[in-house]
Amino acid sequence: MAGSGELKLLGVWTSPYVIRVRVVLNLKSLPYEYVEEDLGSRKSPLLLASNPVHKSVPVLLHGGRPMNESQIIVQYIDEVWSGTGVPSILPADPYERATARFWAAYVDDKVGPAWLGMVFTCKTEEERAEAWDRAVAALETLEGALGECSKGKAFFGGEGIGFVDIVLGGYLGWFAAIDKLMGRRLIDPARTPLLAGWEARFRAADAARGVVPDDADKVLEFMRTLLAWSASKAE
Ligand SMILES: N[C@@H](CCC(=O)N[C@@H](CS)C(=O)NCC(=O)O)C(=O)O
Repeated sequence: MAGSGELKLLGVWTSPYVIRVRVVLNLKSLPYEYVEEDLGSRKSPLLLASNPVHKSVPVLLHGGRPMNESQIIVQYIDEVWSGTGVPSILPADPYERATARFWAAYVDDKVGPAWLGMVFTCKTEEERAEAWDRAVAALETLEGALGECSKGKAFFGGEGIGFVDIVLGGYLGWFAAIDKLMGRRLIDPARTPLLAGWEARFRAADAARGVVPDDADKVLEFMRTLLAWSASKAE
């Protein structure tokens, strides 16, 4: 049977990419073993063996077989556990499905690098401000996409959480931490009111609660520990 075999997820609690996988596993009510990885100097032998190309999380093991890349894992779970009574996270119509995949790719092309810059790689305040502006521009574009994809309903996916919701929703814990760091709001209700309402609904959804971090200080503490570790490595 396609859906048989145990599920094990190697992750890090703050990772936007890991959070996506946890949200879809929750949506499908699938039990899984979660293993928290240490991305510093102590990546587990299982992680290194299961993702030898990127050595990154998430890794999903299904019946012992490893799989990498969050968007691919999320779609795999959706395909394998289709027909279980839980609606697919992707639309049935091929054009709408292509549109959802387009916006999911957009999120990782535009929001991902800006997030990485603001949190980890920018060296100066000027660089950080530029990354902020790129994130805001992408979110403004996504505000328009939400209006079109949702057709006035709660989520990009319509009534229920869909693929784009999961892909963008993975970043929300970090957005709150960045807001605190920068003293202003990435998803500002005045600038992107639809996204602000969407954020509140996504965070409140059963599948996201307990998975999307809600303590910005803890996320910032994680960030500082990782930055200190990589600085000590560079010395
Ligand atoms: N494109 C990948 C990105 C995964 C990724 O960047 N994971 C980070 C954690 S947020 C990681 O494991 N980094 C460790 C490393 O690269 O050494 C995905 O969507 O799964």
